This record gives sequence, structure tokens and C-alpha cells, in this order.
Amino acid sequence: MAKKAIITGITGQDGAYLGEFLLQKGYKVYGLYRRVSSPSFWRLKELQIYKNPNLYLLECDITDSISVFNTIKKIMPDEIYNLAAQSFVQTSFEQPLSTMQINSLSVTYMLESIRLINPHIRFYQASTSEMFGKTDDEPQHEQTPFAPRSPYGISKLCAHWTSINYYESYNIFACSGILFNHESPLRGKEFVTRKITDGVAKIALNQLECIELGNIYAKRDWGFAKEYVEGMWKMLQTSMPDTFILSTGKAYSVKEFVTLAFEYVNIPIVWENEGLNEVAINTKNNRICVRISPKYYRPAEIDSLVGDYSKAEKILGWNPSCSLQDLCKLMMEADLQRNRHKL
Ligand code: NAP
Ligand code: G4F
Repeated sequence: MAKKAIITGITGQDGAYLGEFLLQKGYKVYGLYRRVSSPSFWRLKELQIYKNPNLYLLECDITDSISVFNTIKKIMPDEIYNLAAQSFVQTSFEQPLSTMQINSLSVTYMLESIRLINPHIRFYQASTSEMFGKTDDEPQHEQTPFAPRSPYGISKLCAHWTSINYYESYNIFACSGILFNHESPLRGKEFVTRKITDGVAKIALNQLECIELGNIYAKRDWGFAKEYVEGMWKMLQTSMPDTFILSTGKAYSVKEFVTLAFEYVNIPIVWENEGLNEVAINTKNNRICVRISPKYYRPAEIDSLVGDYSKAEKILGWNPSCSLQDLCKLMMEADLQRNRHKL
């Protein structure tokens, strides 16, 4: 009989790729989305899984414990992948309470429902490298102490410990994947890589003159989301629940990513000035194409994150293969196409 998996956050980047992956594996996929006046399934449509007969889309607000309990009881899944979250760090500073409700409390609702309904359901928690925060360990590994720097990081750390606690207390198979930044053409435009590829595509097509960015010296370990969802699945197929880092082991600055994106569209740039006055100039037309705005600075920043994925490689046989150059190319191609056709 086909396995049944619930994916919370099916409308997000990872939810869509994981849905595609599990459907290919023969699962019945129950994708949960929250009620909004106009729900958007554009990612599921882009991956051409929206009409798949084994994909069932169900309304469920993960901040409503009754909704969570009843949904799990109705579906009786084998596996739950908890990907739904208020996932934007910047917003978490402006909406700390709802970030906590969505990202932390919901995990207790899910694990408590599993405990009461069927303790054999396997649970995946989407933990994050943001939990490492201000750390001196480089690269970060599973034993690196946590020191989160944002309400988002704090909320995810609470959820992370909750899932560990449900294993230790009730033997529930709860795994946490500490995933470093992963991007794709399906990334939301609020995140820096997609903001850059969308902006550079528009500049190349003469639809925009300049992008405004915040801290371009921040470094992140950026992988390809499609490869990371396979790691989530592998975590739930092991004999013992555990915590695994998924990352590439390489860190690049936002500035380096900007340079890669402009290189892809053959726009030569030079950087001038420093701090808030730093700009990139398009040397083809001598116009400023990147400037800095304090609007995008965070109250507390994480300067650099880079992960050691050797445990996942050893135990799960998982490793990343997409370079940042290839990732940037994939995203640029998609954004050029979308903006050319105003999609
Ligand atoms: P994403 O694209 O922002 O997707 C977030 C999903 O959560 C969306 O489907 C969103 O629904 C849903 N959601 C938010 N609030 C909800 C609520 N109250 N009830 C039900 N659904 C709700 O994020 P992602 O990049 O796919 O990330 C997936 C998960 O991994 C998140 O938990 C994120 O925090 C975590 N993570 C991501 C990364 C990364 O680099 N991408 C790294 C580490 C961890 P709407 O469409 O309605 O907004
Ligand atoms: O793309 P970002 O917004 O991602 P961030 O904050 O690293 O969070 C992402 O990765 C986490 C894993 O570590 C996830 F848990 C989380 O859900 C999310 O997916 O920002 C990346 C860096 C930051 O240092 C930010 O300050 O880019 C810097 N940045 C510079 N200018 C900018 C901008 N970020 C955004 N979003 N917009 C800018 O204009």
C-alpha cells in the first residue's frame, strides 16, 4: 500500500519540491495550506504536480491545535514533514509573537497529536542554521552550541528542542534537519538570492535600473533546495531519529552572489565607495545598478554561516552537488524567462 505523508507548508519552496519528490517515490501526499482569501499554488503548478491525483490539498492552520489534531486523525499518515513556518528572519523582528506561535507552538500541537493519535508516525522538523547564530565554530556541526540572533532563530530552537524532547520522553520518531540556506527558482522574492536574480534579470531587460540591498558582506552557505528535500526524506528512513546538518560546506558573501548574477547577463560592474555609500556601477552605461539601504539591515545580524554535512554524508549517504555558479544560473534563467514574459 502507498505510504501517506503530510507536508505542512506545501505552498512554500521546500513543500513544493518535497511534494514532487514524494509523489515520484509513490507516496500519497497530503499538502496542508492555510486559508487565505486567494491561496497561491504557483509553485505546484510550475512543477506540474498541482493536478497529480495522488496530491491532496487540505486547509489546516498550524496555529490552531484543533485543526492540527483533526487533520492528522483524518489522514492517519505514516510520515509528517513540518515545513510550514514564518520563515523570513527580517519579519520575525517585526512580528516576534506570531513567529513564535507559528514556528514553536505548532510543533507541540503536532507532536502531542502524534502521541495521542498514533505514536508510530514519523516526524520531520525543519530546523535551521539560524539557530547557531553568533558562533565561533566554523564550520558549524551538530555539536556546535546554539546562540540564535533573531526571534526566528529562537522560535526554531524551541521547536528543535521540542522534537528532541518528544523522542526522549515518548520514543516518538522525531528527526530534525538543521538546514543551511537553500535556494532555487522557487525561492520567495523576499530572500536575498531571489531578490538579486529577479532584480538583475529586470535590469538586463531594461525593466529596472537599480537594486537596493542591506548587508552585502554577510556570508551564507547556499545550496539547491531540490537536493535538500531528498535529505529530509532520508532522515525519516533511518532506524533511529537523529539531528542532521544539510549544507554545502562553502560560504559566499551576498556581494559575491551579486557579481555572479551580473556576470551571467554579461553586465560588467565595478564596486565603489564604502558602507552605506557603496554602489555597483554598470560600466556599459555608467549607471548605478546596486545601492545599499539601511532598510534591509537587521537589528542583529549573523555575519557568516557555513555547515559541516559530514554526518549526513556518512549516515544518510547524502551530499550536495550543485555549485553556487550552477544555482545562480538556474535562478537567472528562470527569472529572465518570467520577466521577459511578465509571468
Ligand atoms: P517558505 O517558502 O517561506 O514556505 C513557508 C510555508 O509555510 C508556506 O507554505 C507558508 O504558507 C506556510 N505557512 C506559514 N504560516 C503558516 C500557518 N500559520 N499555517 C499553515 N502554513 C503556514 O519556506 P521554505 O524556504 O520552503 O522553508 C521550509 C521550512 O524550512 C521552513 O520551516 C523554514 O523555516 C525552514 N528552513 C528553510 C531554509 C531555507 O534556506 N529555505 C533553511 C532552514 C530552514 P503561505 O504560502 O500561505 O505563506
Ligand atoms: O536571504 P536571507 O533573507 O536569508 P536568511 O536570513 O539567511 O534566512 C534564510 O536562511 C535560513 C537558514 O540559515 C532559514 F532558516 C530562513 O528561513 C531563511 O530561509 O538573508 C541572507 C543574508 C542576511 O545576512 C541578510 O542580512 O543576506 C543579507 N541581506 C543583504 N541584503 C539581505 C539583503 N537579505 C534580504 N532578505 N534582503 C536584502 O536586501
